[in-house]
Amino acid sequence: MTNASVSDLFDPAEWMLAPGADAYTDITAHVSNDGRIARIAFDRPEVRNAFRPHTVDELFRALDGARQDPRIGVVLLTGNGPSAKDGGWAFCSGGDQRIRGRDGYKYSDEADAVQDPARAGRLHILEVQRLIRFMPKVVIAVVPGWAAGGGHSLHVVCDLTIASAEHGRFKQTDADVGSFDAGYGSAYMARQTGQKFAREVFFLAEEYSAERALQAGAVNRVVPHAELEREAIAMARTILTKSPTAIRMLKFAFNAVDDGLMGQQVFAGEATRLAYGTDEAVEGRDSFLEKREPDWSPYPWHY
Ligand code: S0N
Repeated sequence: MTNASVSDLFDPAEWMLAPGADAYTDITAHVSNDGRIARIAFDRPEVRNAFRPHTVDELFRALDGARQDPRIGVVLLTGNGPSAKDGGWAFCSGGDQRIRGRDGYKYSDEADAVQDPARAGRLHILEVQRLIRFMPKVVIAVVPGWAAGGGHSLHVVCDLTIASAEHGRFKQTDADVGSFDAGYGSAYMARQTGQKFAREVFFLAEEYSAERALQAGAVNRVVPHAELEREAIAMARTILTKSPTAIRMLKFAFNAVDDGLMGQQVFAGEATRLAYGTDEAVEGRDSFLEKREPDWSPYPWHY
C-alpha cells in the first residue's frame, strides 16, 4: 500500500498494517512501527468519509483490536484524503445518506443491495461511540477536514481532538437530515463547551472553523494541515511516557461523572483490578481457600 493510496498526510515510514487490515474496504488500520499507537482511518474520501453499516462494522473491529492489544496505548482516529474527485478533506461526514431508508439500511453496499432484516435500522455507530468512551486507552480524533453529522459526534466522544488549521471544519447537520444524536454527540458536547454553544451548533447547523472550535473548548489543538499527523503522533508519544494505570484511571474518572452507574461500574472495575493486586486481597482469597478466618492485622485502616 503506497502513501498516496492511504492519505496525503500518512507517513509510511511510521506505520505497518494492523493485523487483519488487508481485508478492510472502508477503513485503513495501521500500527506504529513500535506497536504502541494505532492509526484507524475512514477511507471513503469521495463521500467525505461517510460511513455505511459495513464501515461501522470494520471500524468496530479495528478499534476493538486496538483495545485488546496490550502494547497499544493511544489510538488516532482520522479520515484519509483528499477526495480524488474534488480535493476535499474530511474526518467523517456521518451516516451515508444514500443508503439510509425508512425501512432500515441495506447492510451491504449498493452493488449487491442485500437487505438483511436482522441488521435493519441498526445505529451501531453508537456501539463504536461506547467502545471509544470505555476503552482504557486514549483515543485522539485527528480532524483533517469536515467533521459533520455523526462524524461530528465521533470527534466529540474522542478523548482529545487535534484539527487542521486550513481544512478542519465542523458542522452538526443532524437536524437538517432528520437525525439526532441525543447522547454523547449533543448532551456530552454541552458538558464540554457549555449549553449555549452546543445548542447553537445543533439548532443552527452552521459551519464553524477549527479555530472557533478551539475557542469553544471543543478541540484541543489546531495545527497546520501538513503537520497534522506528525503533531498527533507527538501527542500520542507524550501520553505514552505516562503511567498506563494512571491514564486509564484518569480517563474513567473523567468519564464517570457523566456516565452514571455505568461510569461508576467501569471505574469500580478498574479499582477492583488494582485491589486484587494487593496482599490484602490475596489474604482474603487465601483465607477462603484455606478455610480459616482472614488475618487483616497487617493492613491498616488508612487515613
Ligand atoms: C460534510 C459536508 C458539509 C461537506 O460539504 P462539501 O465540502 O460541500 O461537499 P459535498 O459536495 O456536499 O460532498 C462531496 C460528496 O460527498 C457526498 N457526501 C457527503 N456527505 C455524505 C453523507 N453523509 N452521505 C452520503 N454522501 C455524502 C456528497 O453527496 C458529494 O457527493 P457527489 O460528489 O456525488 O455529489 C456535506 O457533504 C454534508 O453536509 N454532508 C452530509 C452530512 C450529514 O448530514 N450526515 C448525516 C448526519 N446524521 C448522522 O450521521 C447520524 C448517524 C446515523 O443516523 C446513521 C448511522 C449509520 C448509518 C446511517 C445513518 C443515518 O444517517 O441515518
